[in-house]
Amino acid sequence: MVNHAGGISVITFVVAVAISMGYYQFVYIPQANAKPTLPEEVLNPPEVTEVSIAEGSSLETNGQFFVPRDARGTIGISNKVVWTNGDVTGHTVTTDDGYVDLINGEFNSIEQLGAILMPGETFEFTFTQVGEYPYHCEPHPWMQATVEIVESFA
Ligand SMILES: [Cu+2]
Repeated sequence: MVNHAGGISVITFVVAVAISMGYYQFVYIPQANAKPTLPEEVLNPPEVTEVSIAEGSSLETNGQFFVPRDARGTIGISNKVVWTNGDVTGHTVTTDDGYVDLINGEFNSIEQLGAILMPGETFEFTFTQVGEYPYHCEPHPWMQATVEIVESFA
């Protein structure tokens, strides 16, 4: 009389290990590492919110720096913000609180461009989450402003 029970349980064990390894490698890890899936209109909104850097911003007495100082965009419509440097010196658009967007990385023109935003240049950043994003200019700390991204109620 031959006992097959031992052989069958070894095979069952090997198959179970293979299945759980496959699950871990092909299902669990990709899900754990996946970026959130967001609607196309949030990733590439149809409109932009524009902010200009006023001429003379490098002087604290100028009074006007980022215009408008409180910019507002709507998620899925205008959550991409474009800054245009209308001044004659370089500036930065730098998060006050270290905000990192899950899709687009750190809200920081130095980080994104690898350089100061020079006169006439533009910097764009798409905020994929609703929220308030205070920022400043690194060389000119009196240049302070906020972007607010609000829910769409359309
Ligand atoms: Cu500046």
